[in-house]
Parts: sequence; structure tokens; C-alpha cells
Amino acid sequence: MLRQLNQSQAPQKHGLAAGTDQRPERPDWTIDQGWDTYTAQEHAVWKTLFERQSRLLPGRACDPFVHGMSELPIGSDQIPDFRRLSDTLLKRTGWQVVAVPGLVPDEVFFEHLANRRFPAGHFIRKPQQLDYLEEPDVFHDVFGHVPLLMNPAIADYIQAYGQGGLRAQKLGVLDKLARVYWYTVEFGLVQQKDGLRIYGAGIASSATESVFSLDDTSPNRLRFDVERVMRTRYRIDDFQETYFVIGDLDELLDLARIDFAPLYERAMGQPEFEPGDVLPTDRVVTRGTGRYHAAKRRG
Ligand code: HBI
Ligand code: FE
Repeated sequence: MLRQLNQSQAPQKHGLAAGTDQRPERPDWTIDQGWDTYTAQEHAVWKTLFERQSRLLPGRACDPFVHGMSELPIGSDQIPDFRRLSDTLLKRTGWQVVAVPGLVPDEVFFEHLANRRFPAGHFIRKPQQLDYLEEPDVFHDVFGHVPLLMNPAIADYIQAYGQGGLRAQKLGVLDKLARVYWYTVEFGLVQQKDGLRIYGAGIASSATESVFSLDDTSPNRLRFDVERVMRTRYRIDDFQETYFVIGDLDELLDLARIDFAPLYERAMGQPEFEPGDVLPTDRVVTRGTGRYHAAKRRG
């Protein structure tokens, strides 16, 4: 089954994906969500995706994700109204959800995050492309990302990522910072007392990767280390070969507070790692067989 591409694949597209070549209505690329214009079929696609993930995620999604979801006006029958999501989020962590046509240029994206505005695709995928996505749609962005914006650590971390992104661009090290976002906010795992759990939106919104990331023997699962991750390439078109594990979402709060400049300095000129590499210095949670990607390479 083709995999759901993720908006952080955007670094390759630098914000302008296929089909969003129209000029933005506003300088910040936001549009009205147009909630009243969604068709019954679009709401039905949401329902299919929501019910599928709701069957899969118990015991797989981390507790803060489940908790955040339960406190938000996100239901099975309809695509959520961003105004109602923002009402709840603003009170809890000061975040809002704003509608955008799709991928937006990096600096626009970072500017929104730095101001606690989460840009969410207003559109939803077609019924025939439930598992494959050219760019982030409302299910990926709202079901995958928004529940954890209710968590104070994630709320601060993603704002700091926005601020850091604007700086990283100026320093020419965006690719290193994008990897940190990728292996945490998009594809991160967290070690709970009762086992490994998903917090990455790219996994939480994907039926196939929700299972692969936790249950399959193929991927590596390594303890997160920011300098290691900064130097680790990632897959943009298939399951990850390695997932990085944090001990608690609050670890990201520490990351939000440190100055990345010395880390960029140290990473410069150092060798980079392939997605499937396991280093002698890695703290290995599970060493994968690599069988899934090896089979794909054989074709
Ligand atoms: N645009 N709408 C949207 N959503 C994203 O997640 C996004 C984007 N543009 C750029 C981007 N992500 C990435 O290039 C950055 O995370 C590096
Ligand atoms: Fe995402």
C-alpha cells in the first residue's frame, strides 16, 4: 500500500507542492477554511480515516495524544471546524489552527509556528488515495498534529521549532533542523511505563505506519540524541528505517530551550548517517532486521 507522504517531505519541495501553484490570497498564505462548503463525501472520507485510526491507536498512541484528542472538538462524523479547535487550544496552550491551501514556503511556515498558529491543509484526500498523500491534508494535520498541541511541552517545542527554523534558514542549516522535526514531531516514539508509544503525527495519522513503527521487526528503534538525529537522513517516500525514542515528551521542552548554534557548528563537516545506520554509540532499544526496506530495494 502506498505510504502517506508527509508535509515534512516539503524540504525537498521547499513548501511549494504540486497543484498549489496559485498565488496566495494573503501574504501569510492563510485562507478561510470554508467549513460550510465541505461535501458529504469529504466528511465521509474523514469518517473512514478517523474510525480506522480510532480502532488502531488504543495501546499505540501515547497518553498525552489520547488525552488531547479527548479534550478537543474532533469527532468521527465531520471534518473539524478550525474555529472551534482554536477556541479550545487558545485557552489551553495559546495555539490556533489556521487554514492553508497546502504546503507553504518554509519561512511562511516557520513564521506561523513561531506565533503559535498551526497551518493545516483545508482539503481532504480523495477516497481512492486513503494511504497516499502528495501533501498534508486536514486529516494528517488535524488528527495527527493538533491533539498534541494541547500538551504544554509540545506546544512550546513546536513554537521553538518555528523560531529556530527562521534562524536555521539564515544560517543555512535548515536541513539539519528539519531532521530534528522529522524524527520527533512527525515520526517520534516515546517510552511509556507500559511500553513504546507513538507521538509523531506522521505515524499517528497513518494506518500502516501506526502498526509498522511499533510491531514490525524491521525498523531500528534508538534512543533520541539530538546531534545524532541532526546528522541522520530520512526517508520521504516510505516507512522510516529507524525511529528515535524519547523517555518523556518533556525531553522536547529541554530541546526547545537550548541554543542549537553550537550543535550546528559541531555537526558541520561531520559525516552524515543513512536512515538505517546503527552506530556503536547508539543506545539501541531494538535493532531492526531491515527486512522491509531490503525487500523494497530488491524490488
Ligand atoms: N507547509 N502547510 C505546511 N505544512 C508543513 O508541515 C510544512 C509546510 N512547508 C514547509 C515545511 N513543512 C517543511 O519544509 C519545514 O518543516 C522544514
Ligand atoms: Fe506533519
